[in-house]
Amino acid sequence: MITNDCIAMLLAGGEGRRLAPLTDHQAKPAVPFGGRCRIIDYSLSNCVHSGISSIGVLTQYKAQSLHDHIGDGTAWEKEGSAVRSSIELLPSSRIGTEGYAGTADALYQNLDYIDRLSPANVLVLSGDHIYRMDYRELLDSHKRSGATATLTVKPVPWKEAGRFGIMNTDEQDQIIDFTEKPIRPMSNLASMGIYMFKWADLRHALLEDHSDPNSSRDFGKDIIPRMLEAGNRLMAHRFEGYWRDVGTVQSLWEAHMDLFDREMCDERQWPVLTRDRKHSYPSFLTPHAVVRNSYIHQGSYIEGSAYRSVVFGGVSVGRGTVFRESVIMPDAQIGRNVRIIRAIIGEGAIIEDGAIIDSLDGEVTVIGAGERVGARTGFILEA
Ligand code: ADQ
Ligand code: ADP
Repeated sequence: MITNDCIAMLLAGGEGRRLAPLTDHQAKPAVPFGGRCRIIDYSLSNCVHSGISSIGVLTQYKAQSLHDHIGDGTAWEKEGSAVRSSIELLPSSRIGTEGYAGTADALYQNLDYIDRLSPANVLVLSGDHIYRMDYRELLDSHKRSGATATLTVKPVPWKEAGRFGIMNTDEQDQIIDFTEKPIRPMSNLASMGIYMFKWADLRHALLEDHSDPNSSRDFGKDIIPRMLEAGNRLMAHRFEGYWRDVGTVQSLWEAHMDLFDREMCDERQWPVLTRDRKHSYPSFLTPHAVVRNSYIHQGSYIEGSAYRSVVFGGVSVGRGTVFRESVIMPDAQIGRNVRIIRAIIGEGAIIEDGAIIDSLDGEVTVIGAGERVGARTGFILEA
């Protein structure tokens, strides 16, 4: 990929209400994932491994959490790579407006930034998906078809189709119709929210959208339907690999459990790059520790028992404590004789001795970052 063939614009400004309380103090893409990184690292790493030289990260809600994580972007530089990816933070605050009114407005407000790079194509990405993808394949198919836009697509379970942009295609995978979050889906072929546009065409559409007072300034609701209506050629690019939108507590938890039965843990081919964590010392498992089928990341101190769980760095777990199918985010401090079942414990949370965190009905329980849970304020429903 040569410098201006394609740049990436990574949308990372959404509020992520459905991930509360994990998003009370940080943006959804900054929420820890998988033991050692944060959600946004997947999209960022995909860009770097795909050889994209310019990556603009559009931030808004709790932007500081992402800025602290990304910093000057050098943590994502790949050793021995011919192309160096530069990551530029593009917060709405620096533009001095009310903020990005929607995903399309976020790009509109950065027209100058993109024009300066004058790319032939612009890849628009979401910062809250867990997947490994080589965007060069998408770019190739986009260029081959000569389409205005190419959307990456995947069939989703029918009962979830209403959460996505849903489309129908013809035999050549040209998109015939598209509806954002339909109440009665006519298909289960979903847009993954990963778009490759010809910049000239996208630029035109953004200007048009901006002059429409009725637009909600959203890619799914406005830009894509408008392009189709105007008779543009939009293509679907099918993605076969693992992909998950982790916008809800349930899906975030499920994506962690997927780490046990997929090849997600094989980091050799396409490693997820991240800022170096401060915990570079080893984990210590005392003679009381029992660890089965779990990830225990660096700098943790474990005296209790872990089953099918993901433990991030810097976590401490006291004696007699048991957890199962749970995600313990960085620096959480868990006391003695605690019981945690199917839960996500936020970064730096403090769980006191004897607390019980178990919804008992199979629902995932979530404890916010920095929250304190005492023995009496546990989540168990007394039998
Ligand atoms: P959603 O996931 O509902 O659907 P949205 O909430 O707009 O889309 O979020 C997309 C990305 O944009 C997220 O990474 C979010 O953080 C970011 N974002 C949201 N508002 C923003 C703003 N004002 N400024 C900057 N960034 C912002 C989309 C598509 C669907 C598709 C699904 C796939 O609209 O068609 O099916 O993604 O997950
Ligand atoms: P959730 O994933 O919990 O629904 P999102 O962050 O995805 O939360 O945002 C919910 C809705 O609000 C989405 O439709 C999104 O496009 C919209 N939205 C998010 N941030 C903004 C914003 N700053 N301005 C306008 N709309 C926004």
